[in-house]
Amino acid sequence: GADRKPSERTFLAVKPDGVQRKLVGEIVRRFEKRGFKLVGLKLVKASEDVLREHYWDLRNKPFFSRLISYMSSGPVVAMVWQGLDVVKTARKMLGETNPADSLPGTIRGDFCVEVGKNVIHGSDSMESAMKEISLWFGQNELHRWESCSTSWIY
Ligand code: 3AN
Repeated sequence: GADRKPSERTFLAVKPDGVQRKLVGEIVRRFEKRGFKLVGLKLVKASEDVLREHYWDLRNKPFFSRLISYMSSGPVVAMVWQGLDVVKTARKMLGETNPADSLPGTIRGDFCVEVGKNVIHGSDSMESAMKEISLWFGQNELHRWESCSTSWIY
């Protein structure tokens, strides 16, 4: 159906702890090997405005200000990935919000222990993916694979 398009996109960000721990290559590798296509990627020091907007739904949580300062403690690697069911599959590859609930084999299950330092963000729905992609990226920073002649496995 219309909600399972091969062109579905999600927003992922390796958080400052993941960048500092040099997990970027490992994380990119997992998404490439799974069969998703990279659409955009950049190293950015996120502004507080972007982070507040990004985590708007969590603004009333007791950990909100800690979350904002953690996310602005260093650069993040912001990425857009594309492919069939990428939003849901990426969330599975990430594991649970709390690393203690994340199975081994997931990114959080393999690389972290603290909810306050959980290495990576991934959009939780197609709606938030669309919002997050337009918050973090300009149209000219995103590649349109559809307009390329290369044929792909997926
Ligand atoms: P997810 O990142 O899995 O979508 P959210 O959206 O509930 O989870 O939380 C966003 C981020 O807020 C988490 N990745 C984590 O860094 C932080 N966070 C969530 N819950 C807590 C908590 N109880 N204590 C500290 N930080 C938290």
